[in-house]
Amino acid sequence: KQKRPRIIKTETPVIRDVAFYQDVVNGLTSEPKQLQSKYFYDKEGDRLFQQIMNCSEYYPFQCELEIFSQQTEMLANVIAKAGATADLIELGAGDCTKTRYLLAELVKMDTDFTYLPIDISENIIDFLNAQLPLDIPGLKVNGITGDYLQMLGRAADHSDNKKVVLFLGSNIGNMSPGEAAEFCMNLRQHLKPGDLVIIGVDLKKKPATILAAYNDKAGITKEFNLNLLRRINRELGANFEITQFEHYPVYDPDTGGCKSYLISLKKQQVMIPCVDGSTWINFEENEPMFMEISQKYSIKEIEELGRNAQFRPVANFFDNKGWFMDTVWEA
Ligand code: AVI
Repeated sequence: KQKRPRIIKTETPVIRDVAFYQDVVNGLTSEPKQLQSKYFYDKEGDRLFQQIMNCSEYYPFQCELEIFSQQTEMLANVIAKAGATADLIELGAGDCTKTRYLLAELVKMDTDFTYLPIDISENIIDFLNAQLPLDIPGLKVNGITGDYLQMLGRAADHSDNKKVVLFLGSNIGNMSPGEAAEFCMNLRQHLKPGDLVIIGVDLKKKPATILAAYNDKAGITKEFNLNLLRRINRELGANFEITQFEHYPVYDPDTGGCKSYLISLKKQQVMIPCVDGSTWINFEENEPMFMEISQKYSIKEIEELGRNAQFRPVANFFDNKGWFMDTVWEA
């Protein structure tokens, strides 16, 4: 008599985001191991990032807020100067705390423009589409959900209007210098002569100040990194033992690279289940897992980045300490 096949019930969750699964498995099976920091931002990651922005050591947010809240008129003048109808496209808009100052000023100046925020979070975009016109009467908003690099083309083709692209918060720092160069060239290709970009850049400064921003005493940045392991457990059914990994940020003043790692505290195995067989990841004791780069630049390096992508420098705005810069380039 033929044996009936045994059906093994597994606890494997249905993988909703195949790209997330593939990126995680690819990253953890490559040498050296790495994860992509864009996956930090699930609901819990968003909450932790809000806390990071409010913590005393994390200066970039306060510095850029100072620029946008105290030099609003000058920033708005750069945009309004050409007088043409504009599309103000913001890549990775978030809750647009800083941009609100600029938007209100442009409306006050009677500038004819539409604000097109792009963000990966649908919640954020729904909120901005509904709330911003109430907060800033007269503002035209047309938010788009999606990966900002993919959505940029859609936003750029939205109309023949003059384009002003905002890429704030030192988000460019989360790309390697090579990726940032490629990104700027890509950006340039979507724009026409006369269009503008405004990029928020965290500048090279006292190394200890930079390192402290990524190693806050309250341990929020540590939790922010560990949350990605928790997310992999939650969404992919993996079994990371969170207490067996240690947050380890380093800053290299030579290259300006501030990098975060999670270090395996022991020799261990982690399982990532999949319907057609699990993947086992082996960690050696003290093996690093690369989590994030937060690249810091000098003013000269940023000028070069713009020039190499065929942009012309227009203006630089700094906070009082000179720690952060919003640079304006013209295509
Ligand atoms: C979003 N990004 C610019 C932040 C940064 O500074 O690299 C993310 C972050 N990572 C740790 N703290 C903040």
